[in-house]
Amino acid sequence: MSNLTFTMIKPDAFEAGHSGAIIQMIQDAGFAIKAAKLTKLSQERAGQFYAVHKARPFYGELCDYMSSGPIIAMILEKENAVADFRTLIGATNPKEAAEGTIRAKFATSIEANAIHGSDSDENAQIEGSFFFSQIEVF
Ligand code: IDP
Ligand code: MG
Repeated sequence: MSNLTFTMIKPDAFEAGHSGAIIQMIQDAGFAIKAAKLTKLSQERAGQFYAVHKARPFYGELCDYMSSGPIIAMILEKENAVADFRTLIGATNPKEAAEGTIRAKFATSIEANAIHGSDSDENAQIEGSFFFSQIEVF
């Protein structure tokens, strides 16, 4: 069990002006921000980030969407970070996301679902390293 996870505020939520409210929810839930970056993925970089989903039918659209505008990438710290953060963001499909979760509040569709959260300690490490070098992490 690790104490770090990785997140992105996705283009739909950034564009809609929800970044501040989402970061407030993250901090209120006890996560410390260890690194943060406003950036934009190219189509190619989005494809690399989501390479694990290459075979899925929505892969092309997902890469279009994730490169459609700015995102905020962050590394977060908390005890049991990966699992607790998945609980805070809610189910992939906002129709199935529990009340009070970030996706229930801010996601507009199963694709444009406001926020990313790593699904394992191993992927948190890989995904954090995709955006940040060691010296950028507090
Ligand atoms: P997760 O983000 O909850 O871990 P994943 O299954 O890993 O969900 O899918 C990665 C991302 O791909 C989702 O967050 C969402 O943006 C998009 N996605 C997942 N399933 C679908 C779908 O059925 N249609 C369109 N986009 C999807
Ligand atoms: Mg996932």
